[in-house]
Amino acid sequence: MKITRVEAIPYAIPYAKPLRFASGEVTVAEHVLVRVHTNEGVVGVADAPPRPFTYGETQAGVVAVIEQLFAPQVVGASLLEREVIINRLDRTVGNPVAKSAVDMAVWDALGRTLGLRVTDLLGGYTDRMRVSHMLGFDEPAAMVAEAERMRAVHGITTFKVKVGRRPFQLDTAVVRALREGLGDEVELYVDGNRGWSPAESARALHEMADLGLLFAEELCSADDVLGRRWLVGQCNLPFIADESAVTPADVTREILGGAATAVSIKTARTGFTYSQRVHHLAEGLGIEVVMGNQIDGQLGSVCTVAFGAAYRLTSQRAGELSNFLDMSDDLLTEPLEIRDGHLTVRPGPGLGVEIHPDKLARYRTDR
Ligand code: MUC
Ligand code: MG
Repeated sequence: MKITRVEAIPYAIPYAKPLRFASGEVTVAEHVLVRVHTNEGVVGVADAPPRPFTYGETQAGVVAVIEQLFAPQVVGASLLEREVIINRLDRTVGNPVAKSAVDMAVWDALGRTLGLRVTDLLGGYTDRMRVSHMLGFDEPAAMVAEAERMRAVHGITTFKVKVGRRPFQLDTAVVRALREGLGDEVELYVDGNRGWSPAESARALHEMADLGLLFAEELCSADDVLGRRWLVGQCNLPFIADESAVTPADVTREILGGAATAVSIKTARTGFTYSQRVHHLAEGLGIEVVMGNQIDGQLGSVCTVAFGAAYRLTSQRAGELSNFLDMSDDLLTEPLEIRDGHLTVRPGPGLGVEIHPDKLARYRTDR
């Protein structure tokens, strides 16, 4: 079970439908496929989707930090020594996406070696999650039409609406149009990606008070320390910390400091090992958890559902598992399918996926 080699392969797949939100936009999935090889010929895989505008990592940076820093630290370790591996990676404070992909590829390799699914190694609570779809910036009618299509085609009934940065009256009009167009049975919540001030957030929440929202996420920056605490204190919905609370220590600070009352777990930035710690912490703090999406492709979504389905707390709410639908293609041999609003965990050992060699050859950008 010894790790002999770690590969970091950059690839680029255009989005058929780009996603726009307050802190950026994504038109091409410029990700890095990570492969961890062992002395027994097992290969674990995971995906690194860098988010330059959020965490400062870039595709070239992820490749470089894995090749130059992280691969040498994990080669020679056993797949069973995940605490040793994570402690070595953790000497580096930043680079959450690069570290997470290495961590998840190690878990995949371990599952494949043992003939067990990663989701069962983690917790084995259920085999599926309800899916929440993310609606990026557009005109109200177009966002309603997209939600209606997602409900008709995939059975999705939970929607996260991107808000912030543009005049908040446009965003509140979108949410109102969604509620009126889709009816009371759909779940709606909003994510501001830090795009409003605390005062704008309070006004927008006031305007949407009759729309039955489920959550509010990262409406303003957690760096507006007192303003955000003031906002969260008067918000009668769970207020989700996303990019403001990546590590368990961030989550502790933000929740105990009153800057949030719920947390988003994204395996793309906390892998499986740190996502476990955040999950256990959230359970101890008694807060809600949503499995978030870092604009993942299919492999990233497989990781999210493997983790989310592993525990009761992470599988209660719909997980954000559908961004891959907007990509023009993907790397897996067997594409994911959302049916009746649910995504199921893959049956095979590890993460249960295979990378299509022709597709990888077509989309990789390093040769
Ligand atoms: C989200 O929940 O914020 C947008 C930026 C990012 O890092 O993730 C997405 C979705
Ligand atoms: Mg968010």
